[in-house]
Amino acid sequence: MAEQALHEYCERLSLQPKDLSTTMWYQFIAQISQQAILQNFPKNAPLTNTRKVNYLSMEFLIGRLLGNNLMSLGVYQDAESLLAKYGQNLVDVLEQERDPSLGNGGLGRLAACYLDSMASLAQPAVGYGLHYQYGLFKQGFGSTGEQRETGDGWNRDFYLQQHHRPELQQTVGFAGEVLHCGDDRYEWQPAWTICGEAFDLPVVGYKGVQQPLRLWQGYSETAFDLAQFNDGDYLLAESKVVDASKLTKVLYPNDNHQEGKELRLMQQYFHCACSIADILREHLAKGRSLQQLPEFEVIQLNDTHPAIAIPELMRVLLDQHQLHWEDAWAICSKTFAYTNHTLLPEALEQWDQPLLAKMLPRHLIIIDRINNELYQQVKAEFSEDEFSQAWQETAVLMNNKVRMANLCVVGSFAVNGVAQIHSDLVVSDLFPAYARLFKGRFHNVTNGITPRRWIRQSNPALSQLLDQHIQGDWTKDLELLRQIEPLAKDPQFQTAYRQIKQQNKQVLAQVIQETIGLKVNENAIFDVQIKRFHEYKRQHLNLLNIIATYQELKANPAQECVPRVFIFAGKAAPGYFMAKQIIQAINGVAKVINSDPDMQGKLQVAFLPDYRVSLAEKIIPAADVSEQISLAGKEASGTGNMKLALNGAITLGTLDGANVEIAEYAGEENVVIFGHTVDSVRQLRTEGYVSKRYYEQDETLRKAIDALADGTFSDGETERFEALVNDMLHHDYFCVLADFASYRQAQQEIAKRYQNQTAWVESTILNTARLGTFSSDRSIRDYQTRIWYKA
Ligand code: 26W
Repeated sequence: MAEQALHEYCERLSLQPKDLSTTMWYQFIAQISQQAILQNFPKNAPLTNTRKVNYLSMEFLIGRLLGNNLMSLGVYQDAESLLAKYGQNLVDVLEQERDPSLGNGGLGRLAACYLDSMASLAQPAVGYGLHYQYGLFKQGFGSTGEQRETGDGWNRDFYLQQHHRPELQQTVGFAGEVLHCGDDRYEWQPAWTICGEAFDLPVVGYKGVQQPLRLWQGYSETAFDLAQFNDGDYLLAESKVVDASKLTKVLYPNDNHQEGKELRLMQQYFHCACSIADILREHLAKGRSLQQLPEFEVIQLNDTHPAIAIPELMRVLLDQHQLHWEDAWAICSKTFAYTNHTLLPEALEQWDQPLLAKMLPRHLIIIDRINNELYQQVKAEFSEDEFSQAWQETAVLMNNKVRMANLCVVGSFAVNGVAQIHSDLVVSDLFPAYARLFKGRFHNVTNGITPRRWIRQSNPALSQLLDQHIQGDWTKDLELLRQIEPLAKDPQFQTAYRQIKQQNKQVLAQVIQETIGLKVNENAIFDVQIKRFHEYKRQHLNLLNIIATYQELKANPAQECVPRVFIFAGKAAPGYFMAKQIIQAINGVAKVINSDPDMQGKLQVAFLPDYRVSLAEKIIPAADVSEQISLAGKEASGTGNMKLALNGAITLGTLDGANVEIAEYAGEENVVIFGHTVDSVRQLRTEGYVSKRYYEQDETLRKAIDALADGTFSDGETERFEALVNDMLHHDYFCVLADFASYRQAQQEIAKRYQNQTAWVESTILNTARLGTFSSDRSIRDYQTRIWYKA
């Protein structure tokens, strides 16, 4: 069949198969795979009375889809053999696909893993997101190592793994007036409307069902309004066209930091309005009543970015379906569930009330009513003495701001954090009053990652080894990895496992050479920190240890050392000055160390530009050490930590996020833990943390920081890293200096362990064997039992 299709494809191009370019091969494979999928799309889960999950997220970092789809359809080998017949390599062909980078980091990638798991487990689900024209910016480095950003036009209009659905179009209103029509009745007359067009990216479950990731794109219903323009109302006339085309143009590149921009609020509302309308359309089309909505649908909010969906559903029920407030609220508050992904205060979204009043006047009225009803509940629950504090914490409207996390907690039947320690902190530090008010509403669901992409697809050699030694399909049931635990000490298995790591390191070494022209020592420890750049993630703690190591090796050239390659990748938000300083400093240090002949084969630093899913797929299988060194209490979970550990890297981490659970499952002797804990950080702050003291008392630390300040790593310029140095010495909110000594010791422990290769390989095998629980299939099952189908 494929042969016939190839024949036709070539005929259309008037070419022979041998004359097809790699791009043409990609297009051909993509087209037949998409045809195969669309033949019976959506391929729904068997009809049950289970709830469908509507996963609302502003970000889906899906990465390349074609390889994944071929694998899930079970035709990967067929495609491989067909291509081989014509002297083509499938891996090269798949490389032709542009990563759709429709997300920033952890939150977006998690959404993609969850879609994969839901389809694989036949959990009915639709992902709802935005069809951005520009995904996350592409990253390059300038001549002094500074981050440079360029647009990522991923060619969305020609992306082959999608399906335009014009019949699903929606219309969304903005701004305008609200008429009060007596009693509880209101009528919103928007000033203008924008249309939403749907694009479905089929999510192909592994031997499972196929269901859509539905992405909305804004376009203008009416052309430029010339009459209005001529009447002098040109601003409004223009806004119709300009806003529509701008609306879904670009993904906001902030991670863990809110900007509060009007266009972002419009994106959020557009996303929610289109999705809510689509959910209700399907629900009603099945002949079900509005009251049955919570029985058949759950709307999972991926952080607060889609929070406005709550007042939007209320608005539709009240204004369009004429329900009473109590009836509408009864439906609404049983339909939504909210996942919190961060405790950082600067990431908790708050919208200015005046902005909401202007852009979404009806929604503000609804939010105000929600706030008033809540006020009564808080009054009833708390004593007079407690009230003021409790209201301070729980109010949705406070100081002229709308607090979106609060709106989510009030409007949802379940709230969850993403790792045990994080979920505990959500209750104890963020929402203690809510936890008392809404008993049983707070849960934990520890994050997970899909083994299809992060082992099967990215690490084929390891997958083959696992296939040989495991009974049953570990790709569908990752707990089966336990079967290799008894082999951890087996010399033959150890050799095979080690050889795979070595091969993967060779492949990565080649990538490094091709991208940055650095030839790395393949026998060195590959020490990896790959993630967004943020002060709380403390890439600069890693950097200080690199500098200290460099200085030590320079001072004692004869000293025995375990060779290291430090590998970094990650982007900083374009407006995040300090994160960009850290990137530039790493590049500055890399340049000096890599060109120092004394460091040859001993110490190298590789900063790979433009971190993205497809690059992660190459780095992770080759890592020996996984750096998870955030300040305790700041990283909600982390998911890179899971991917790296499962692929046989040893975690070097703080007791933060999912590291805590990784250590429990892997066994403490198979990870290296260091640094302050949540409690000891608290104590440090109570005592009054002064970072300068550590600088003064620790010579190694002082010399490392001084070298950043004195121009050693900045072509003699002393100002280049001034801001970073000053911050470390005078603020250091994330306690880098307080953890330096302990981190350095942990790094030495790593070196010591690596020298005993037998014990090291045993440890890495045990990491693979024992971490099956971090499959996103387990996470989805936890959502099912703890939240979606909780009795
Ligand atoms: C409004 C600006 C903004 C943008 C993105 C605020 C917050 C975010 C995200 C919630 C940040 C994020 O991606 N958080 C990460 O979520 C992952 C998935 O749960 C966790 O593994 C990470 O620890 C967490 O940082």
